[in-house]
Amino acid sequence: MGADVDGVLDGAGLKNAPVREYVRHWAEVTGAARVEVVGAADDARLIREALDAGEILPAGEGRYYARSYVKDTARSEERTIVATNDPADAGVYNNWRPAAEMRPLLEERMRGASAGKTMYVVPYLMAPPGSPLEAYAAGVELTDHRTVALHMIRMARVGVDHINALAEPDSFVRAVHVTGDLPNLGQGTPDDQRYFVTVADERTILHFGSSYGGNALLGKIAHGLRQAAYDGWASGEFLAEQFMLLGITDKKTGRKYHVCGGFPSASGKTNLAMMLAPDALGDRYHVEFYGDDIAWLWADPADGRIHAINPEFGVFGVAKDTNETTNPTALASVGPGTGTLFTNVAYHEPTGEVWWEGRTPHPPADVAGWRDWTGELISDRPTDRRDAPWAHPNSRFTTTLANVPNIAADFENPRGVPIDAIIFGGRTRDREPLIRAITDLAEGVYDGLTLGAEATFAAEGVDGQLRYDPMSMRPFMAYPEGAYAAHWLKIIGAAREKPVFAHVNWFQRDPDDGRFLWPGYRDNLRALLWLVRLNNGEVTGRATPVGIIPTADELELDGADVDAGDLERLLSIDVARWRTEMANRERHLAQFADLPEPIWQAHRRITAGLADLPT
Ligand code: GTP
Ligand code: SPV
Ligand code: MN
Repeated sequence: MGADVDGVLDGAGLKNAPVREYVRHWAEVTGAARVEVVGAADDARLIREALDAGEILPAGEGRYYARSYVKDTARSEERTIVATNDPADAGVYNNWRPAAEMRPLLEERMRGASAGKTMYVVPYLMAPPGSPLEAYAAGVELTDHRTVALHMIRMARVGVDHINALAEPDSFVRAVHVTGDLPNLGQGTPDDQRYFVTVADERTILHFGSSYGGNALLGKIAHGLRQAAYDGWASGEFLAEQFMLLGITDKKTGRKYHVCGGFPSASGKTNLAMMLAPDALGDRYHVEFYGDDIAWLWADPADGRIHAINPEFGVFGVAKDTNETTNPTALASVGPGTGTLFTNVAYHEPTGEVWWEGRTPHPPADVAGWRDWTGELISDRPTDRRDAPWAHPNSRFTTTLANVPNIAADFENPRGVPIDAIIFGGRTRDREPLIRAITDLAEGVYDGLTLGAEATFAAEGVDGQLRYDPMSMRPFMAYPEGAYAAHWLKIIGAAREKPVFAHVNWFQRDPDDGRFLWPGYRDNLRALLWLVRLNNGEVTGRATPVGIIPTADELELDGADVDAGDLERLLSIDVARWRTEMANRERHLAQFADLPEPIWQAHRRITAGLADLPT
């Protein structure tokens, strides 16, 4: 590269010697024309430059809009790899490859691939400053895409201070992002050129061939989930999970409860954590937002409880179906002056308005000036595309945590919050009741491992197919599943006061007409309140082999619109269906080497319990 890298790093006050060496190396490899160090304070300038360059468009006061390349709209799970130097790290879902094979392959793909472009150096921290897990949180993303740098500023704490001050200068994650020539990468063909690789035991992330979401904002899932999960296991210290994290305050008793949990991508984490209490319960309960996509959990020796932090600084939320009724909090989070970036929604050129499916019941009646997410004028659409969605189903908004109206006052507490309950859930049209509580640790971990749900558009491929997604971590699994289960038992087992587990399902459908049986969204608080009460010994529920289920009168249904027949179905166990499921689970779990015996015991116990029930 032509420019003087050292001069740029000096100018930016970037003093960490190993970081400087890393920047020099990749500037050389990628052939970038310029290097620029980015901090949060550069946001306004970068926004102006991106507007001038036409990379983003204005979308109302202090809000912006971008389109991705049409074949670059979601994570690609087949192209995502966790590499290490130890073949024993191969699991079922981590697509393990040898580090020695992937490193040169990625260097070759990246060589010269940023020619003519600026390489942005983005030093970041994935943790509230001062956290006991801070040692695992520092990273430096190098990206050749300005919009990615803008996303990073919203999604992570960004600035040179985070890496200059490291106790061990070399303890940062190296996260290299090279966009590549998007129209010529053969996305989804046998000749696919993309690679999204985490070299976990070298703490190096190498992503080539996308500028979208988790493929490109490397602090988020590549570091915050894949790398951190590996680090948490290798150090024996913590869990990194695709979890939302929320607080529920009971204003009557003054008590506060913290719930975290995993649902697969695009299955309701953001919506749950942003939820407003239903109107009828709003005087008594208040829900506070801590995080919507990642939590790091550890056993805190000081109080013997599981603590959790959200390592992120922002929200990268699904736009579809976000509206005043489903999620008013999200709409406020992306309101005027928030600095929000919208990606792949529909855009009204004359006014900068945005729209997505479910924003209003019908698309704007006057289509003049509206373009769909690909940039095509709605008015110019040929007949065969007339009914296609205006926004991509995985279109998203990016905003910082501080913009979320129900953000918890203590969201940056470095010690995190003590966890009362861990929940798992997914889109399941039958079998799974509204909620079933699990008080046994091994059965709780077993429940996470056997989480089965319908696939969504957050990953490329078909929507709706049923698949197992352990703890909602299938796309982010970094090490073998048997070891993962053992690590869970160890970390949660280390707590003297353990959280209760529960499996929830907001997505049960009527078998005849396909409608959702449960209203969902704000009403989901009702299920969580029951769980908290159960944990407090205030209700007892009804014991079943798969967990404790609420009785209809224990659920706080004041103001809820659920008919009695639907409620009965929501709170019942379809024994025949569950027995079939147990055989599927056995095949699913049998894939995993070294699954701890307590997990198999839990499986056998539940299977036997179901066998004993009358059908
Ligand atoms: P990722 O960011 O991909 O990890 O997704 P997420 O789990 O945070 O999902 P999110 O909350 O963004 O929800 C995804 C989709 O599910 C949105 O279109 C929501 O409108 C819809 N959704 C969320 N909660 C509910 C619910 O309780 N009921 C119904 N029917 N739909 C819901
Ligand atoms: C997900 O797909 O689960 C997300 C979005 O949270 S991404 O960051 O693209 O992974
Ligand atoms: Mn996610």
